[in-house]
Amino acid sequence: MVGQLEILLQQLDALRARALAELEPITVSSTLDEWDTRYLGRNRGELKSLSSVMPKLSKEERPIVGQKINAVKAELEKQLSLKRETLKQRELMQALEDERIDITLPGRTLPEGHMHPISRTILEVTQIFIKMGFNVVQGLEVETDYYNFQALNIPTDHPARDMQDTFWVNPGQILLRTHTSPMQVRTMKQMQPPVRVVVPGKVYRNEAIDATHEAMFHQIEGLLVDEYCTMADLRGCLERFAQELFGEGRKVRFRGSYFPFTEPSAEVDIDCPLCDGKGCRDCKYSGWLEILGSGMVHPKLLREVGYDPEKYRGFAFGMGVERIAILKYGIGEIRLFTGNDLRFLRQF
Ligand code: FA5
Repeated sequence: MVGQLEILLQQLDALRARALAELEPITVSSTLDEWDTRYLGRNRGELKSLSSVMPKLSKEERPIVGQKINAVKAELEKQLSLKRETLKQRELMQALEDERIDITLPGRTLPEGHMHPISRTILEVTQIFIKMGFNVVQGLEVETDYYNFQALNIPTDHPARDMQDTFWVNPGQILLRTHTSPMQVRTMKQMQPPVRVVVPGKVYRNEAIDATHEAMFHQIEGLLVDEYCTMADLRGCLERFAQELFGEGRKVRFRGSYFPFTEPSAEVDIDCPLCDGKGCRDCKYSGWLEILGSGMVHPKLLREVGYDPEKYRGFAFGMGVERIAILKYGIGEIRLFTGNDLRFLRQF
């Protein structure tokens, strides 16, 4: 019996030595788990198998073997947990090394943004008028028939409506504004003279599209109302504007025209900046280019908003932003503005 006990104790020592020898070279957590199951596993672990002889031992032998088993188990568990900790640390260091960020690498440069030529033109134009004392205000793109037409002296069935073929939201009542002029009436209704505003924004017309016409385009409206205000002031103001935008020495020409909301009305031309007024393909060899419509605010509008037409007078003008940008930057085709071609947009 003594011989058997010794064999058992030797087997336990051998198990311990083998287990520790196998543990030593393990470098991966998954292999460590396999080792754990093989030696310390609750069901089929080798230590558990050796413990199964316990019931066959004598009363005196059991505590000796029991202690030995516990001692071997305790040591294996301790070594396992040390190994686990070492592997965890090593794997963490490896992950840190693998995912290391090289902070000395130069950053990726983001492409620089460009202002759209229309936004840029609006900014340039409004800056000029701000310097002359105008305020910039925003209007509504969805308007009522009243502000877009009626209050501007364009009653239903007036032929002037045919010049601005309209996108109706609710026929006869709500529409996409066809020009920025509704803001003349809205602004005057909101404030007392002196009034000095410019209104940039989108406008919409149900028109045939060609090289110079779009269904959606931009306008900038200008309105000044004061006690002393004449056509000469309008001319001086627009001359200053044309020279600031297109260069000193630019000449301005007024041509009689008709708008129901201004009286008298005038189309305003500048001498062609592309050929210096000599005549070229762009100005159709006339030496002049039309840039906007304008006139003295019609007394009917002043009355409509409750201003006294005997006391106050005003001038108004409205320009197409695309047209101004085409002239200023020598752009051949209005569709380029909405074409989203980066080769075009990057030039601005
Ligand atoms: C008007 O819209 C008037 N409200 C301007 C005005 C304001 C006159 C204040 C008097 C006092 P007109 O329809 O001419 O006028 O348009 C003004 C400018 O908008 C034109 O000179 C042109 O540059 C531009 N424009 C008109 N239709 C188009 C279009 N389909 N596409 C691009 N630009 C356009």
